[in-house]
This record gives sequence, C-alpha cells and structure tokens, in this order.
Amino acid sequence: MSNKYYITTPIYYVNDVPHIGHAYTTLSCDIIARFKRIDGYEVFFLTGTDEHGQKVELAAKKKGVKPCEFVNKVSENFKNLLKCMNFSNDLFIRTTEEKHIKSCQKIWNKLLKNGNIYLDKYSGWYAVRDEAFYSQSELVDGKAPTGATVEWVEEPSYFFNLSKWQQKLLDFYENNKDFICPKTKRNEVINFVKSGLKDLSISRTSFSWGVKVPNDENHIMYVWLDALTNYISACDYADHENNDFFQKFWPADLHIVGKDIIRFHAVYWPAFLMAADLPLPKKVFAHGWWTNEGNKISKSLGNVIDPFQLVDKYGVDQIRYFLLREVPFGNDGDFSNTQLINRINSDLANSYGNLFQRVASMIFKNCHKKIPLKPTKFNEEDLKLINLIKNNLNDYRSLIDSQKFDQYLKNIWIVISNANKYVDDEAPWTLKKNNFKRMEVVLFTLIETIRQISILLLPFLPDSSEKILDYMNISRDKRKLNSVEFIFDGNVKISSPNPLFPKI
Ligand code: ME8
Repeated sequence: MSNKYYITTPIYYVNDVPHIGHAYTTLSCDIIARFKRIDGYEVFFLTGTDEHGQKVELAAKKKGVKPCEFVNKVSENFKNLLKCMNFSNDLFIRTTEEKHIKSCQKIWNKLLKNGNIYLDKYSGWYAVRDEAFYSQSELVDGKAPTGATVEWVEEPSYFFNLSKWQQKLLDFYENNKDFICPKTKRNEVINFVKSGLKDLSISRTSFSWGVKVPNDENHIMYVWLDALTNYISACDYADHENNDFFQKFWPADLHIVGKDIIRFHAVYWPAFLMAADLPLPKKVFAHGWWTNEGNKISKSLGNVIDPFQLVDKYGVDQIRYFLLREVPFGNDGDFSNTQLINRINSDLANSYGNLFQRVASMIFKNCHKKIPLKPTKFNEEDLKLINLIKNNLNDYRSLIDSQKFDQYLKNIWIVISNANKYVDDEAPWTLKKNNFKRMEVVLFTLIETIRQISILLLPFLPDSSEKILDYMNISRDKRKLNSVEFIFDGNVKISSPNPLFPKI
C-alpha cells in the first residue's frame, strides 16, 4: 500500500467573496486529508486561488485598482476562510506566484514540442463568467448553457489539438472506471466526449492579465490551462526533473470539484497531461450544488450564504457536521436554517453531546473523579458496544474512499444511539447502589466507546473531538485510527465536564 495521498480543491476565482459553496468543497477535502493523516498516510492537501483571466481583470477595473493589487487583497479572504473553517491544507497556491507561472510556461513548451499546439484564429462565443468558449449550437436563447452572458470574440489564438485525444480519453475512462465519480457525471462526460471534441483555443490577445505565452508576448494563456496547471506547479513541476516532491506526490489521488467544472477536470486536464507525457490523476469527484431555501445562490439575488457569519453564530464543528451530514455527497442540497438548527439540536446536542455529558458527569461524581482502570472482564453487552466501531474500521475507510460522508456519519450515530440505549438499559445510577463494581465496568465501556467515536470524528469535528480526547488525557500519538483497535487503559483523573454543543 502506498502511504502518500495528494488531494486538491479547485482554486477559487478571487473576484467573488468566499461563500458556502467554496467552504463546502474545501471542507470535503479537509475531511479526507484529516482522515488519511490519522490513518498513517503522508498527505499533501492543496487549495488556493485562481487569480488571472478576464473576469478577475474586470473585477479589478470595477474597483479602480490594478489587477495585482486587487488579487493581493482579495486572496486574503480565501485565506481567512481556511482559519474560520479549521481547514488543514498543507499549501495555499496562488496563480500569480512565480513558481506557478514557470510551470505554466513549461507545460506550454512541452505541448508545443510534442506537436499539440498550433496558431490559428478563434471566432466564436466567450462567456467571461464561465471563462469558457461556446459554439453557436451550444447557446440557449442567446446565452451560454449555464445562463452566462456571452460575447462574440474574433482574435488570433493558439489551439490545443484536443480532437486528437478523443479516443485516448474514451479508452482511459474505459480502463479506469473510477476516474470520474459519481457515475452520473461519468456518463455525462463520456457522452460529451463521444459527441466529438473540437480543438480548444488556449490563448487570448484581447486583454493582458495572465501568463504570457513563451516566445509570443502578444498572447496570454487561456485561464483554464493556467488554472489546471496549479495542481502540478504546487508539486514543483517547474523543476520536476530535480525534485523528489513531484515524483512522490504526482499524480494526485483525488481532485474534488463542483459539478460546474467537471468538463475542465475530466476532459481538458487529462488531455493536456497525456499530451505533455505526464501521469493522470487517479480520480475526479464532482459534487452537487447548494441552493438557499430553494433558490440559486447568487450575488445578484443577494442570498449568498456567508460561512464566516454561520460559524460565528453556530460554531465551526456544527457547520462542518451539517454540510456533510445533510446531503449525500454528489447530490444537490438545499440550505435551510431550520434544518441546520434541527441537526445541531438533535444529532449534536441531544445525542452525541448528551452522551458525553452524562457519562463524564457520572464518572466524575461516582468514581472519585477518575476514569476507572480497564476492567479485566466485560460481558456480552459491553463487548457488543465496544466492538461496534473496532470491528468495522475497514467499512469507515471505504466510505471515505468512496466519498460517502453522510453514510459514515450515519454509522457513527448508530453507535451513539446504541450507547445511549446501553446507558438506559444498564442504569448505572441503580448499579451505584447495589453493584458498584458493575457500575464501573458500565461507565468504562461507555467512555471507551466515546473515545473510539471521538477518534473517528476527528476529521469531521476536530475541535470537539480534540476536547474530548484532551479531557480523557489521550496522548497525541494515540489519536490514530489504529488506536481504536485497542481498548484504552483508563485510570485517568478528570475534571467536571462542560457541555460540548449548546442547544440552539
Ligand atoms: O470555477 N454549491 O472557480 P470558482 C456548491 N477558478 N459548490 C459551489 C457553489 C455552490 N452553490 N458555488 C461554488 C472556478 N462552489 C475556477 C476553478 S480549478 C483549476 C479552477 C464551489 O471560484 C464548487 O467547488 O467559480 C465549484 O466547482 C467552485 O466553487 C467554483 O469556484
């Protein structure tokens, strides 16, 4: 088993302020990155900002500042989102960085050398909002199929011979059935490629905010060729013959993107890579779209959901939990405040928080402020509970590998509900009066189950899980997936517990 794992988010356009959609994609990557780390992998988790192109240039113009000043300022918003959502990325890449620009020029030269680029003239439609070219036949009521406004463009342009890669792409999809997930998206992409690929315009001359094409200063690189290259420039592709980092981490294990940009990642990107003789990523997962109480989220409708405000109001773990529990990853989801509050109250406050609170309080009050020493004997009911997670670790691994976050959480909440039922069935408050030893075994069984749950929830609820593990004095090196395979020793002094998730 290879023990490295490279995962990426899309790099976000800086013209927009970060909203719940951006937070969602990065959150899904953060969870996988954290899970892989506690499962012993060396992880490289990349995110960043897409700072070139016409859209960003226009946004800067509107503000009356130079593009470089503009991007320096607004990329900070995305960096702030990382702190706010407790994201654990290893690198934040900006496409205006020198090392990225060098990578873009290097891949360009390689494509040129391999005979995959030619100079011609582009005439067709362009949607600045999508930064995408559209043919006449693709337009719907005079707009891009995404609803974006289009403008007619006629200019000299370099082209990438995408049509040449059509069959090679289809063969690749056929031989790598998991390359595009979920399946519905895979089918859409295959149909699109089968319908015939046209060569792709990969340079622009009508504006200047971008990476210069090597040896032809009149052209700047098409922003999507520039942006996609970030995934390799972050691994030092600019100097890849001389560094281990690229050898170690490229190809990426997983690109997570929204469904709006699957075509760029599952068609153009693998074609560029094949044409540049570089290995292809292992998987591209396209998740669904969030709406706000049934409406499309957009600045013009004024209904953008601000993750900073949400976290401030409800707490970071609460938001992290809701976003991935509420909607199966891959489906579209509707954001509703009522649903958010319901989830916080029922799943976090009443089920999980309450379990921890009552078990820890009973131990604190009845066991001399100390978690009892690991018992020498458990009965069948105790072991049933203790083994619920321990015996199913591989299921949790495969749920993460298939991006089934909601199912992962549902499984853990079954354990939580079993533990709550076990408290009621075993009634430690009665045992206290007539069988103190048995009460200690019951409370130990419960706190051991809470320890396992907290380790499994570290990727999702890092703050609260760390708090519980700190409370139990579990050392850092024992906060790993394989620490769940052993029952802990107990015999730990504790303080009076504080509620983890206040009810809203
Ligand atoms: O497309 N629901 O950047 P972008 C869910 N720079 N996810 C959403 C969302 C919503 N309502 N809105 C946005 C770009 N997203 C390019 C990417 S990558 C080489 C270049 C998320 O700022 C989702 O992940 O428009 C989507 O794919 C991404 O933000 C688009 O971000």
